[in-house]
Amino acid sequence: MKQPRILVIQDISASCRISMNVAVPILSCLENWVSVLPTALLSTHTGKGFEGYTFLDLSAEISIILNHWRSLGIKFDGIVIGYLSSVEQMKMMKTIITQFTTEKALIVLDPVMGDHGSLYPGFTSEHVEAMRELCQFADVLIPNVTEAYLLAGITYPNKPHTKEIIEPIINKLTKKNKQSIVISGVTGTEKQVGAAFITKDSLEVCYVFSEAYPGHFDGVGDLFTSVIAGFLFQQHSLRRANEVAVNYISKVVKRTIEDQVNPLYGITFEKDLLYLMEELKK
Ligand code: PXL
Repeated sequence: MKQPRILVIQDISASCRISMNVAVPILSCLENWVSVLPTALLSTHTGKGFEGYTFLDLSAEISIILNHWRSLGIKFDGIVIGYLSSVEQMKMMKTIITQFTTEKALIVLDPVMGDHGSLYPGFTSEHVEAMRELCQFADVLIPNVTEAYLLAGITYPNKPHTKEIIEPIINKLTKKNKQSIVISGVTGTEKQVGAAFITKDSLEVCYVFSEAYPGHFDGVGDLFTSVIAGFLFQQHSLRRANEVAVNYISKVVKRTIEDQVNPLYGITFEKDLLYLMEELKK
């Protein structure tokens, strides 16, 4: 199969295995022709555990890059969007989606805004409102539970985030957005975690679970979105993409714990790339 030309829009959290630093290797291993558009350059991510991180917004540079790409006539078969620094950048996304895509391009949006019921530092209700609007331009939405609640405008519930809690939210989001939706971080039985998903034009919410491990692992959402996007760009089904992504995350979390790696800087995702490449061939 001809390699799809795809664009990753993400920040560079320089010292961490998250966002752009994990999206590129995963999407490259999954046989995509990868281009990148960094939204910001940071010294670390902005989550709990780091203070005094540096932050350079790259919006001005994005405009200049796009002007050059426009002159070259570059078009992408797929775009995966992650961390966006500002409402201004969300407006830029609409331009990219409308002007830099081939006719059948697939747009995958991870509406990165928060986790564990809170917004990430620097994000406000204005950011959430603009994200709701940007969602209309995507084919596949991949929020975590916190982001799904923010998009739906409903107060974040206590854990566990079981099927009964997730189902009304995913149904509410599908009414507003006519695309496929995947929610990550859903609880199955006590020792299971995974994803809930609904395919465009279907009425049934499906689930995939794997073994849950205690603790917080930064960058897991970025890995998850990259695997889903990679499999969809390669024409696999949403079910298959979810099965592989949930299994992969479980493997890399287990490995990170076993290797006693500090998960603050992201998780040990490299050794299981072979698993992804083998699954892609099936
Ligand atoms: O993993 C999501 C993410 C991406 N990029 C930056 C972040 C976070 C989460 O904290 O801070 C810069």
